[in-house]
Amino acid sequence: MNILVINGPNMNMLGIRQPEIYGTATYQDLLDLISAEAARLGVTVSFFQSNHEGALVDAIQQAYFDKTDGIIINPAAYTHTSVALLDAVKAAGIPTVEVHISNPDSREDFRRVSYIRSACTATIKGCGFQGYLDALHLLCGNASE
Ligand code: CA2
Repeated sequence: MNILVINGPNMNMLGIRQPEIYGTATYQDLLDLISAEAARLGVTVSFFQSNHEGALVDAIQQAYFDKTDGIIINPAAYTHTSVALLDAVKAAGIPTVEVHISNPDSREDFRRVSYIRSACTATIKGCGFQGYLDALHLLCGNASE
């Protein structure tokens, strides 16, 4: 099984600013955590991060051509604005789990909207980095682990 983890704009800045919202761990810490869990599960995992909407669309389309089994995506700010990412997930037809480190519903009103949510099999929010591991388990069919 192969899973692609996609992170949107500013996710590479984790641990640098706003630790009260996103914690002190870095983007590299996140990749290391997911990689360790993927190895434990025997899953191949790859990562993509971009600050550019079109590059994120390209990555989702490439996942289709690569026959990727599942996508974990934190579209970051594009969650709240991007019909293009919604359409890309619909077009790819790959089981996709939306993850947010914080709970956007308990923040500013504009963060309550998620365009991509309707194309995703699940949304996990407010669980910190653990949300990515929960998403991995969901896609692997062992959500209880
Ligand atoms: O809680 C999440 O995972 C978010 O997707 C993170 C996004 C935010 O726009 C979403 O509403 C919720 C922000 C990405 C990271 O932004 C940073 C800002 C300052 C310092 C470090 C990261």
